[in-house]
Amino acid sequence: MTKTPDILMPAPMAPAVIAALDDRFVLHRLWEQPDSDAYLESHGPIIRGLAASTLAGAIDGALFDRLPALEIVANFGVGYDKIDAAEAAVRGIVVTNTPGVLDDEVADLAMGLLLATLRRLPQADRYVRDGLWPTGPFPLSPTLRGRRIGILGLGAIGKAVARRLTGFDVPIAYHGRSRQPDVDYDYHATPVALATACDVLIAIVPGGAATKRLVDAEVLAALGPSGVLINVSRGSVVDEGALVAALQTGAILGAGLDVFEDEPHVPEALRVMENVVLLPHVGSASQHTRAAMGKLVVDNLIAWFDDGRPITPVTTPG
Ligand code: NAP
Ligand code: 8YV
Repeated sequence: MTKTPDILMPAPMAPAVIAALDDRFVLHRLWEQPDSDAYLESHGPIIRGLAASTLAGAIDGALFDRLPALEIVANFGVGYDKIDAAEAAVRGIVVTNTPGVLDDEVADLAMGLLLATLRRLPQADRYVRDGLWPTGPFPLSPTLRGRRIGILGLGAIGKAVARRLTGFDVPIAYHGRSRQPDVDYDYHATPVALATACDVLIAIVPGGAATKRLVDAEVLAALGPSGVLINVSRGSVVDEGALVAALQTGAILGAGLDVFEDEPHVPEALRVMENVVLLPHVGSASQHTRAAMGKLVVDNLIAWFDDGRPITPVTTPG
């Protein structure tokens, strides 16, 4: 079979994804080129598809200018805030993402992070490893008991989180831009109103301009001194400076964070705090789920080039 068309991969993806794309397409590994700029100059005009990961950098108009034959950007991840989807739409470029295959994994992680933060599981583990148990019992932790949970972004993942929370016997409320008619949880029209009404705020909205610093000093103040923030959405959704201040002053009790403003860099101020649990953006990072995401990236590209119908195109500009 003749391999066609040409696909650009700006940054490395899983070996299975590379192998599957290599098998079917002419794959251009941009990160292996000694001069990526010169490579784009010479090969950009023949590229018709792009396989994007979070390491790929901005996928925007400046890149599209260099890829005049580009038809599709297949993103490895459900969040596509690093892709200028509005600009892609203007140029008739399809953007796909990986919804559905990661909802349960990310929701599981959110639950783990919530419990780890409240019950101080990483700190308790360190206590044992550091040989401190013989010196006395580990200090009593805060609890999930009696807490009210606010979900900021009751989408596919938010709903998977809510389903899990139902088993924990805690009241659930949510905020989104609009009330969902088929949902029984209490709705709050603003993030501040939601934070006021709950003791744990779980952020799982998309990143991008519309949600930039949606969780700001005012929302954190509304969450209050016994409040806990769990962020599994994007670092841009939380004002990180305001969060550090709120944690330092006791304006909130603690935070569990899987995402940060400037990944992979996490502020020193957060890294030295005892009342936070910090994860390196691992919401979907199991072998099982990453394989499913990779397969969907490949399948979207094949579906587009075989019959012009991508499996999971994004519906709204990022
Ligand atoms: P989704 O199904 O599209 O749900 C997004 C939810 O956010 C919707 O309920 C939406 O409700 C709400 N929302 C959107 N814009 C908003 C705004 N401006 N203000 C308030 N609420 C808003 O998305 P999903 O699949 O659940 O994924 C959500 C995000 O999670 C992704 O975009 C990604 O950034 C993040 N994520 C992180 C990880 C990780 O590893 N930590 C993994 C996967 C995904 P309305 O439309 O009613 O506003
Ligand atoms: C991935 C994610 O970690 O799907 C998303 O939006 O944030 C995660 O599943 C990421 O996209 C790939 O590194």
